[in-house]
Amino acid sequence: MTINRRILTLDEFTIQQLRQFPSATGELSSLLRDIGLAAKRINVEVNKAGLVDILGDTGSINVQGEDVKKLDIYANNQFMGVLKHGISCAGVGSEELDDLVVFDDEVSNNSKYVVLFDPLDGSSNIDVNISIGTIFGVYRRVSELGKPCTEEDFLQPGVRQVAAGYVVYGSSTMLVYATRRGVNGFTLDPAIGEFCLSHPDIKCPPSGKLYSVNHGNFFQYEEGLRNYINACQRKDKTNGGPYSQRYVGSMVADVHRNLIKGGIFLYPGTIDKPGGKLRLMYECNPFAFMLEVAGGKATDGKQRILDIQPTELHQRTPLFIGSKNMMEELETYFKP
Ligand code: AHM
Repeated sequence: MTINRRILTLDEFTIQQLRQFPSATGELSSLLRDIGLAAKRINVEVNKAGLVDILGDTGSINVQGEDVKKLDIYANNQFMGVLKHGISCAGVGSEELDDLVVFDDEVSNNSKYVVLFDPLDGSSNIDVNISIGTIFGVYRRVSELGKPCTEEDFLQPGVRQVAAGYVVYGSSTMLVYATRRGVNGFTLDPAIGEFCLSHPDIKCPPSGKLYSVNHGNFFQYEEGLRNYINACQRKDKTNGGPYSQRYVGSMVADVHRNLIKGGIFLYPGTIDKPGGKLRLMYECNPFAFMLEVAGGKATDGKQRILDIQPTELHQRTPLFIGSKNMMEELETYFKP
């Protein structure tokens, strides 16, 4: 039997990367492997979502005699479980949990990373079979090794991430992650249960023809932004307009598409919610890191997302993210 060596699995890829740094300890590779494992487990349950009424909903007991959890709680527990039992993570913060979780044991206290994640983003789309995702950001802790991690390890600006990524559970399941060296995408091959490198060295096209925004909130947006959205629809645009509007309502799917094809995603503040809806630590920072490594940009309309100094775990921020030239055009509409 011949083995197709053109296929590189996630584990093989991370080990290859590791070999380029003789002093590396392998902790980050191990962490990414743990995240890949959690993603595969979540993927199995996401694929069964439509069967939930047949197999049992929240609070019921499944055939193994286990409680059947809501998918987002399930995803949260899978992520926490693999990271707690791995060797690389000292603690986590999750969009599903009020407070951060410190894994206070001997191995974890000597682990150099903490992870912030949104276990299942866009979860209102689960019931209608539309793509959803998981988002994560990895930070090197700043507190002393050998002791439990602290809040200070988590409240770091996004620019200090060492890696960030997402999993999109769509027509196929993909894990995409970035380190400072580049962004790479892996598609889950269900035949062998492995994420395989399918999108090496992803670059976000500098321009695109897609814009993604919730048009229902149009009259809640500030004037400069309304002018930009109107311009997106004009044929006389110098840079190839009009653009096509694409909005899934799952950030992972929307930004993934725009990363690959070129485009811009907008989740602004509104009159009712000036701080916007999306969470800085769990959603915006990881995507801002990935898009910047891929050549794109991300701001809150005033400053770079990655430079925002967080003051609390669950803080929200407006988000504008996408292809470099489109972002630069948008910025001209915000000028005073
Ligand atoms: P969720 O965490 O409740 O799923 O909300 C996050 C989602 C994002 O994935 C998406 O971009 C946004 O909410 C859509 O919000 P809206 O329906 O207001 O446009």
